[in-house]
Amino acid sequence: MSSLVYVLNGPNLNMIGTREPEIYGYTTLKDVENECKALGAELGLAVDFRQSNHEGLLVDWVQEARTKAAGIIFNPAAYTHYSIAIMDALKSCSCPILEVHISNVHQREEFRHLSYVSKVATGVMAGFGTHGYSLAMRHMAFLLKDKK
Ligand code: CA2
Repeated sequence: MSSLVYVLNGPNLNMIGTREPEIYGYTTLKDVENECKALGAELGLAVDFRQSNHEGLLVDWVQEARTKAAGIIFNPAAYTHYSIAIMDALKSCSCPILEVHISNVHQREEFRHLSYVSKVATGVMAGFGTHGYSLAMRHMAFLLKDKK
């Protein structure tokens, strides 16, 4: 049986591939979803892929993942840098949490250097473009391989 992985995406990520391609590239979030699902099928991971512009809904999904998911891959977008609510919700999850950022946040504005999510994440990817999601999927499969 496949392990279920929640791939969660925060505000404005529905815009990638259409605006600011010099930072986020030309791949759309729908393309990322398709790639995660195709890779998941190869790796034995079922993928529940979601995006929201609303902090509370992301908190609800993390709470849901706590009982339903074997792992969480999360790009919390701008909430990364200031959402204590999301950090608190993630803290109560015992499954692996992989934080993904498309851009290298450490090369960007100072306010993007702080991540509340990194304080509770198992691992962090930044600056690999949308390929970072595939890298996170592969690492999640590695982390979950003995747990099926
Ligand atoms: O690099 C990342 O993946 C980010 O999480 C993306 C967030 C940003 O706030 C984080 O600091 C780093 C932004 C999401 C996408 O925002 C867009 C806004 C306009 C057009 C296209 C994308």
